[in-house]
Amino acid sequence: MFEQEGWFTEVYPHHGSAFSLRVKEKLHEEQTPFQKIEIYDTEWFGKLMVIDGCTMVSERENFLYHEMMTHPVLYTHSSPETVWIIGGGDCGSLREVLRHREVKTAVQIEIDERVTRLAETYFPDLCESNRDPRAELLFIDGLRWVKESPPNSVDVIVVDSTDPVGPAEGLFNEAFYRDCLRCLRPGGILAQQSESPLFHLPLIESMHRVMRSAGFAHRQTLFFPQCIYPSGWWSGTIASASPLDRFREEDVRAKPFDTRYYNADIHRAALIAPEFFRKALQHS
Ligand code: AG3
Repeated sequence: MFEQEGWFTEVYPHHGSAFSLRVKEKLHEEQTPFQKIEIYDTEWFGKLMVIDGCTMVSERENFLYHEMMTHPVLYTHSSPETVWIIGGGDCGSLREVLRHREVKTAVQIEIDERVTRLAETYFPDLCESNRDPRAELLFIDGLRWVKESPPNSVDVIVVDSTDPVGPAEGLFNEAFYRDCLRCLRPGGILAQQSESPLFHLPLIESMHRVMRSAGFAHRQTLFFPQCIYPSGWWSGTIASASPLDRFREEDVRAKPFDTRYYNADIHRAALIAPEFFRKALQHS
């Protein structure tokens, strides 16, 4: 019933809803050892990458997600020199991270090399910084990477994953957060995509609880629109053992690169939680 000719549809079975994009053609489809990847050319959103039936990136709107997954955490850290991106195979987060001049090393740890190879072909703009000498691309399991890395290795970890099912499931549990905390230097911050505040509130609550019990005493969830993801409203959560009460607002106002969504006022606004969210999280 959802297989309508000329449309790609992602169905949200638990939320009685779906999202569709009119497509011109399917450009690619493959099953990797990890997941099924499809690439479409859409009528208005440009190229679209779909993983296991879920929308990941479109040319038209990925700037919202990639800017909000990177700039708030990097401008909250006092001096982010080393950054790891767990997942993020389309390289959009890597590109934004490398806009920060303080960043000396950015390592992208993506389990599925095919995501990056297809991004290089179909989303070359997202991959434009892959040859930056500060960038390192690894194709290994991010869970194992944080488990095996020495303590005090990194300033910021960005978890740019798919939904918490399949290969990304282990990225939402306490063992992973403990490993991340051990790898972070003093003042280090973890940022994780945290799904829809409207559809996935129980997941966000449990993420906060589990992060807290792993030692991330301070956490903030930032809200932003993301029309191709479930409910059209999305979030990212940043967490640290150190207080997160301020960000480098002056530096944001003087940022030496262009953004399309992120600015200092958006940063402030994104931190303001709706009433239902505050109530749900007051004990987490
Ligand atoms: N990662 C978050 C995708 C979640 C989308 N969920 C869905 N469509 N059901 C995006 C990766 C961008 N680098």
